[in-house]
Amino acid sequence: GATVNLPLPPQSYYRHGWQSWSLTTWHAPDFRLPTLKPTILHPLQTDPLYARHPAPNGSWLGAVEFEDGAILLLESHVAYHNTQLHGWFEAGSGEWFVSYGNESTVFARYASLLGERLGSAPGKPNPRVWCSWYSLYTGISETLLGRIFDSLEDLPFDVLQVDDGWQVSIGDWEPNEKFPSGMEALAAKIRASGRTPGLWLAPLIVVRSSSTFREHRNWLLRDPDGKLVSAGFNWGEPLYALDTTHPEVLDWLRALMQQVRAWGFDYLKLDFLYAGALPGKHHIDMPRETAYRQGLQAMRQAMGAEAYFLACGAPIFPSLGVCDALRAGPDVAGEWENHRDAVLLYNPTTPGVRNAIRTTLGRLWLGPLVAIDPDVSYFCSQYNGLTAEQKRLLQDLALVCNFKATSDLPGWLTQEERKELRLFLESQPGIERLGRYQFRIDERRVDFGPATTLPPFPSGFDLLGSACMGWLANQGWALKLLDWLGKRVVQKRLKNL
Ligand code: 9PG
Repeated sequence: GATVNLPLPPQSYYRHGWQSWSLTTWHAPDFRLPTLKPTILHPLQTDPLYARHPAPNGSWLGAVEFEDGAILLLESHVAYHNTQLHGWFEAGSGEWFVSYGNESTVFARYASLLGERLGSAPGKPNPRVWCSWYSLYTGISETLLGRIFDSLEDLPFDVLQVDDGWQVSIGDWEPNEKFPSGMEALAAKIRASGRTPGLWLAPLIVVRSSSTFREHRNWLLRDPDGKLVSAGFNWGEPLYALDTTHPEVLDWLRALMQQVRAWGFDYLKLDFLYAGALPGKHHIDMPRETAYRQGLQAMRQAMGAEAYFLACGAPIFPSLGVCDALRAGPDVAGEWENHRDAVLLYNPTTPGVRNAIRTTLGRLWLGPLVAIDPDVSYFCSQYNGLTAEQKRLLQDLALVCNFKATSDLPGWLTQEERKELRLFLESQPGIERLGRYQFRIDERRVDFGPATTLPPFPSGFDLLGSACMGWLANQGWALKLLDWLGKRVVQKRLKNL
């Protein structure tokens, strides 16, 4: 490892989260992020290896800012402690890269160095995406999607992306009974409307109820004791990871990519990718991020260079040079911040606009290497708790990233909102960065700063709520119940469509 003695106590520390959803932000050097709750979700929200590390720390790089505004950046896993930066590499012996100077210059220089080492996206134009997730969730079906696709009429979307809900199961990537005509027909329907078909998959995870889990136990990542490695919990079920060093897994992943390309999907959102880089004992011994990158490269090679590949829930550095776009923050939601998640569980990786803005802003410097996906914007007031200003801020972030997407249903938009959506999709504003959080968007000055602060720690009565919630959120049955309740709310909304 390396230790950098800082000449002065810094003013702030740059924490870089491991994967898309993990917290990335500048914070006070004495700020201690409490261990995220619930622990059952650690594998899918942070690097589980460092989930309980007491000091401020982050993945692949860290930086500190001094009072005069100069920063010092150190490459490696970096922790800050007692006016020192401690850096270490999990595998191999990297060269030590340290850079000092003006913030934007240091990050730009570092990004170009990374580009030389890992490669960068070939710079395809970013498509304007309609994505099914943030209005329909898993309630999609071919009839419902068909009707919605028609209702988009001449709104200028380039890609219509079918999200989670089409598959038989996580691990069994065949269409379920809600898609009786099959995926090829669905892609053809999208293509016939003059747009590019897009599809969501989570190829590196499996659930117990999938036939892939049942039939290929030897494909799953295990710990040194032979126990299955947890990839977290979602859809009311525990998740497991495929071992991407297993040749049969690689073959299966390649075949899967060829299959979805043959169906006609040219835009692929591959999600929950962190599972490929979890710590464990691999079939072939190699560093976990090498194992991941090898799996990712196999999928890229099989889908073809011309496919648009969006990596989501993805460990950041080992995805660079392989994907076209990277989800750079947690999911958005129709609310700014959720008291339960933000304060009681003190978890800044959960769905919400504030969390998404904070972490995405922290990763804008990766822009020269990969398209930065800030997740979808909202225009709709129906079923949405965001204020007009909050919606606008999220749209502005999309303009800054030049990555435009929404899940809004035309049927839920007022005439005025539909107009705003069209204007957003058509606009190509001039963007100038004025500061870490300040931008000029055409003639408007936009300050994202107030959105980036972290919530207060629970105190008083909330301490009790925090202890109860922390316990409850760790119970599989409670998460399953929450999943079921969420589905009911969505089903109700979709009834009238
Ligand atoms: C589909 C969704 C959407 C979304 C993705 C991903 O438990 N979690 O921490 C958690 C985080 C993100 C998440 C799901 C669960 O959403 O980011 O756009 O595709 O999957 O299921």
